[in-house]
Amino acid sequence: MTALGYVALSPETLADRLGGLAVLVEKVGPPQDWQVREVGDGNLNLVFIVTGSAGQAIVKQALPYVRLVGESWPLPLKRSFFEYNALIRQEARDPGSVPEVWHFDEAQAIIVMEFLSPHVILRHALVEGRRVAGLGERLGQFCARTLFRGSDLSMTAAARKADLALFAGNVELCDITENLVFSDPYFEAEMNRHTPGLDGIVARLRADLSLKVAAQHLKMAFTSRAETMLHGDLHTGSVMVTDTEAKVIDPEFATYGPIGFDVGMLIANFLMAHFSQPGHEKVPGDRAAQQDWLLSVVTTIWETFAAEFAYLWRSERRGILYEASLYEDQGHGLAAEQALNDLLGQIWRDTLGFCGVEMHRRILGLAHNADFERIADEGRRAMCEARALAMGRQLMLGAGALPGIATVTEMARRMDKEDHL
Ligand code: SR1
Ligand code: MG
Repeated sequence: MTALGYVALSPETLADRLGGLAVLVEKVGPPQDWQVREVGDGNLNLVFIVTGSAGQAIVKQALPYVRLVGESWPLPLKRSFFEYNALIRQEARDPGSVPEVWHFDEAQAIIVMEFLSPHVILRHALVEGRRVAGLGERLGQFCARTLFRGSDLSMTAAARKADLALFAGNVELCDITENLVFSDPYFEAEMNRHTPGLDGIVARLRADLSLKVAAQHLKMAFTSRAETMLHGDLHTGSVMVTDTEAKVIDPEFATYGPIGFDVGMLIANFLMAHFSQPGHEKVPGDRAAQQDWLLSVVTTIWETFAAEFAYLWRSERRGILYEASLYEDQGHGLAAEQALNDLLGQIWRDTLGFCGVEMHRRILGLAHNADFERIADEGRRAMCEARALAMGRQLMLGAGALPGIATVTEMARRMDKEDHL
């Protein structure tokens, strides 16, 4: 028990502890019938599925430490507060994009929410070679709507500044990102690990001083450019899907940061899924079509994001920046279009850089991903990971010179044919 009376739930105690919660009884049925399973497979939290006679619910509870590492790495419970606040904003900014939140208990760090069924974690679906109709469109829309509507382009000055202050409290989770994403991959940090066959390319990357500088420029953008409310951890493990639907979960890393951060992290995870596919082949070439599809999702995410962002710029730009009173109302609509193009250009360059660091940290740092980890043959895994590392480097160093998303997917196809070990 902590000073505030926090106690971690267990499948055995959950019905006793939460059986009096009216909304849970309404959604799930009387507590004497509840069946409770702990299913959390993320790095940080407890996640319970509660099944009763009337339905199901998710009960998510933060632990006071990093689950992946153990009690030696304490982590504040308040991340649950930031997750709750991000979820309700994402729902308002892109209705239907996240699970319905039914209850929040700040002291116990518990969020009770809709159980998404028959959804599965997108990353697992991609490892299995499954596809999701409309995925790139949905995720591109989510990024555009949440990132535009959480920014100074849309919000009133008072609301935006209040949210900036609120999410500035998410210090420890930002600290994880600042270290694990932007710094640790570029030196022999204590918690790093990588597939043994990568030793050569890892040594070359860590000796690459331009890369080290690029990573710190990106870190500075993350820490100092508070452009919008980010999801903060938008990878394929933070998306749940059916064959035709996608919902975004887990925004506990929410903070104000650069618009390109979420988009870049998301695209990085699809590129890593792409590079991992040969490692999951049962017959040579049987994942080629899946690789093509994953690159088509990358293209669609960016194109949908840019189109939706432009649509919102033209139809909802009512915040404190680039006011219509300065442009359209003066007959200077063309200048507003110029400003939009400039801004999308900046977001594009940021996206590529953040995409690159995310690809590096998932292979070189503490938190790896199942796309590569589930490749049992270490030699094959290293071959796949090396391509992702090489592409991450090119994205970080070439972000200013890559003209469009087609150059990114062409680069991935080129890397598929190369040996970077
Ligand atoms: C110690 S937490 C490691 C990673 O898990 C989370 O999902 C974030 O991606 C974080 O960087
Ligand atoms: Mg998570």
